[in-house]
Amino acid sequence: MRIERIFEIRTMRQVYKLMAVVTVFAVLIPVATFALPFFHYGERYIRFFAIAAIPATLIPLLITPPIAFIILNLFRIQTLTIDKVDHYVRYDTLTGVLTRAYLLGKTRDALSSGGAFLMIDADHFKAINDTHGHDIGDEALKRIAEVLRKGLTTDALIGRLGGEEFGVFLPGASDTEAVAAAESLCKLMREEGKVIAGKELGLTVSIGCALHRDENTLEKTIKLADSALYHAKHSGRDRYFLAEATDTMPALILKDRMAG
Ligand code: GH3
Ligand code: MG
Ligand code: MG
Repeated sequence: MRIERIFEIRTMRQVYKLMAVVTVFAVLIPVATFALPFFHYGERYIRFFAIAAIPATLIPLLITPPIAFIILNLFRIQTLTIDKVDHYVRYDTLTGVLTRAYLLGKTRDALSSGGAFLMIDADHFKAINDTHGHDIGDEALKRIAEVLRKGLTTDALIGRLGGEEFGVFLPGASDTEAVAAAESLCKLMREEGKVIAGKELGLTVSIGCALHRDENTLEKTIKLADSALYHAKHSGRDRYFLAEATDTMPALILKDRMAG
């Protein structure tokens, strides 16, 4: 646990609450300390205590609230800043899906139960930018992210690997599940990509899938998915391929699965 996380303060309400608690302690501690000799001197001490208790109460009562307010408010600002930075680190600002680094980190955490990695790349995206402008291109990227969210189960890890390339990890998925997911994504994209921001774009995606195997690293699995994507691109786009590396045949075997 990071030290700053011990002092998670987000609202002014929390600041005022903690300020009250700190002030109560700041007053009680000196007052209780001055009261201690009472147990030794008994009744004779009461008059001295009555006098000592006034500054012992007033001084911390005046000093503590402003100091506590400043310090607690600094913690509040720090917590909110860390939240903001965390958000930038985790989520892609344009599409709202995970960033590359966060997707790969979360995928690594989920690898022990196996699964499938899907690499999704927009087809002829440069032409969309060139013809309709960068803003429409951005809308198209948002649409791809929407399709991924809509077409996949909630446990799927969805991220933007960079540019117009997205990555998905399906924890625990078998090859048939990966293929079914890729097939439905291609189909959904074909439907949802027809018209974007009022423009007839006919946007499609190509997908490369690879099943993660225990003996492979995540990098190797991603490389396999990338090779499958390459084949999907070079055999016509708007389709998916599944890469399979087996014990007996570590080379890439491609199942030609036309989406359609
Ligand atoms: P292919 O079907 O082979 O994938 O062709 P492509 O045109 O999609 O591929 P290419 O890699 O040539 O072009 C990718 C384009 O994506 C180029 C780049 O300008 C665009 N791009 C990358 N990031 C963004 C972005 O954040 N917004 C927009 N609008 N365009 C982006
Ligand atoms: Mg592309
Ligand atoms: Mg690309």
